[in-house]
Amino acid sequence: MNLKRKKGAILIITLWILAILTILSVGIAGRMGLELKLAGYYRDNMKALYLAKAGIERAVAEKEINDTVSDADTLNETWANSPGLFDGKNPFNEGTETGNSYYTVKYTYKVTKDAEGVELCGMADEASKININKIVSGDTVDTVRKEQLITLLELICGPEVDATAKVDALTDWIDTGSTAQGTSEDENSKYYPDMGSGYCKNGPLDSIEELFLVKGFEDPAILYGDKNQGKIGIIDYITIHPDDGKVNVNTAPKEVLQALGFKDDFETIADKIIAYRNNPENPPITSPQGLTTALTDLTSDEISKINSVIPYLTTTSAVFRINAYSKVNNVRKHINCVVKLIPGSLHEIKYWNEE
Ligand SMILES: [Ca+2]
Ligand SMILES: [Ca+2]
Repeated sequence: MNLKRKKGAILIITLWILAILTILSVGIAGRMGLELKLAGYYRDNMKALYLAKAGIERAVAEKEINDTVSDADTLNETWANSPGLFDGKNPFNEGTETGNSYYTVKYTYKVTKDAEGVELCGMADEASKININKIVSGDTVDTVRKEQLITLLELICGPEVDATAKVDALTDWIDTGSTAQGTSEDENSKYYPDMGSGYCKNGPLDSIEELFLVKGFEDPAILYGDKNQGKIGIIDYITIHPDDGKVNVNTAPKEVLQALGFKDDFETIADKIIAYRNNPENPPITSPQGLTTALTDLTSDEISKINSVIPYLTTTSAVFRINAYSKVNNVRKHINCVVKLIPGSLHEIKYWNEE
């Protein structure tokens, strides 16, 4: 082989090596770029998660430290609505622009189902809702509470939903016995013939979503409503949490007050309670008995109605639903949780969902 041909071969080999190295380096650079992006996403994801958790802790602390009126929990208190404390906050960046990282604790409150929803920056009171587990105690049906839930379902979902049949099925789901309400039929063969024996839980619900398993509640529109049909759901009106099942008159929406008994001829009482709460001049109601003195122009029938409902009422709350939203760069987090506050002790997480 002469020298000229050798040189030519070396040039071609060198060019090949160069080409291969270029392809390799472009590939590695591409991979590195992707990994950097992924690492950035994980970092922002973690930051967003802890920012949302910070929002939850801040909201809890506000109630624990700054509960100005201790014998009444109202929507006017700072834990219930403080845009300055809970809207677009960044604890790492206090006092400056919030920029790309912040948390917001908020929810939409509707004083009546047809009212425009108001965005409140704070915790939602679980004692403003009806505890559906309380319609049964062991195997004994609480007929008053059961009737309250039927009324609530009719008010929110409309008379066409056959609320009685639904609440009967729920009663059987919770009660320890196995005979369907008002019949001698077995619960499982009546409601769930395809599910085999032992399907009925015969115990209280552990989450609101468990309702989907109960006969009559399978349609998500019952719980969440249906925007296309202009229907609202019962999710914002029911709870499984406050153990005493009492409703806070300072925070309950009108339909909950109606369901408790302030309906038909006594709907005026629900309206008077809400009108009283809406006037910032009025001191908060600090005991259920205080209703009869706080509300003016009550008839004797209205007073006796209030007295009959008092066992189901309270003025304070200990269990709250917190919706915390956070954003770090382009990563968003939403934590929905239920927290029980215990005086002098660490709060208890009753429900937790991250997305
Ligand atoms: Ca309070
Ligand atoms: Ca049962």
